[in-house]
Amino acid sequence: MVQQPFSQMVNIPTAEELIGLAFSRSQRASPSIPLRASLLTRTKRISEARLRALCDILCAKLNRFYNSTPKFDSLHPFYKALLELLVKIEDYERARRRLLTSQRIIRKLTRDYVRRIRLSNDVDEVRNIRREAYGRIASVIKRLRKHLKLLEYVRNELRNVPSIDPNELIFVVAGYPNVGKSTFVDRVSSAKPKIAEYPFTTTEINVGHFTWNNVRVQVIDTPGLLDRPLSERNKIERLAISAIRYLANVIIFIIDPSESSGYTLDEQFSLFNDIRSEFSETPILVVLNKIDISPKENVDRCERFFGVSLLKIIAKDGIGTDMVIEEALKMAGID
Ligand SMILES: Nc1nc2c(ncn2[C@@H]2O[C@H](COP(=O)(O)OP(=O)(O)O)[C@@H](O)[C@H]2O)c(=O)[nH]1
Ligand SMILES: [Mg+2]
Repeated sequence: MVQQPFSQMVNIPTAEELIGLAFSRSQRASPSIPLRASLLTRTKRISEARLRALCDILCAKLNRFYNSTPKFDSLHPFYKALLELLVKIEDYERARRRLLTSQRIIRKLTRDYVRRIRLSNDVDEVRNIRREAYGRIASVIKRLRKHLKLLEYVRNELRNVPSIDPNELIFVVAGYPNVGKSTFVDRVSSAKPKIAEYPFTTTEINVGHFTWNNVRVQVIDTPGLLDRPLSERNKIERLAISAIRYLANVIIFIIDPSESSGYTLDEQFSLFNDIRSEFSETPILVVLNKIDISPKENVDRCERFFGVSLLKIIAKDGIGTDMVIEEALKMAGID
């Protein structure tokens, strides 16, 4: 299974936390000093060692942040879309670059101040140089404040979103609440669906998997996403939903003709129209669920509305679900 690009991001501290941590750790550096060394030699050696340690610790940290933060260009279009919703891409890329340039600045400052320490012949002067070096390095980190904050924000929002393997097909299940979406995903998945988060929405989404004639498929159940009219959504939710166009190979739209879910057929047709226009390029497979308790006239109304014969299933008993999968695979271009 391919790693979701944001799941591996390391925790990014605030500038103050980073300074505190690196400074206290660098104080542990203790160089070996000849026993009879003068106070001046001792001060110079310790100052140099701690300054170098500070530099190494900070650069190692910044490098880890950099390496664990995915480059925008390398992302799958779905993740690109989510990231664009969260932050300005130029800000994100600038934050990443600053992690590198700050390391260069810290190394240069360290070299310069180590040189000055070595040239000094006065204990107080050495202490002043060291203090100045610490101040300069701390302000390099302080200037990273908003960049670190932005990267940590991205990490928090995106580290639990679903992982998408670009080599797998993705079916996204849509339909009003209680029409049987989770039941369907549960039925067709070979293992218990995993829970993932979707940013900008309050609910979690279920990601199921199965393999059909060697084709690996992810089925995604999206409570809170494709289960009510888009007109009820705020702007950010709409954008978040529209990112699904990069995700779904096929949308499986489930209708409950029994209306036991609490939504009338008209409401369900209208949600379908909504999704049809939002995802104009994604094939949508309409499925009638709860056939065991649906009156025939309602089933007939559905078929009249769509003008075709529709797949009829009883998701709770797994009846007809295989046909749904076969049909969805055909729509995805796989026979
Ligand atoms: N009679 C009947 N009930 C079903 C069927 N499929 C699901 N249900 C029931 O419908 C209710 C809602 O199902 P759920 O999968 O949670 O719907 P979701 O909100 O769309 O995910 C549950 O009580 C299910 O047991 C079906 O084929 N027939
Ligand atoms: Mg559900």
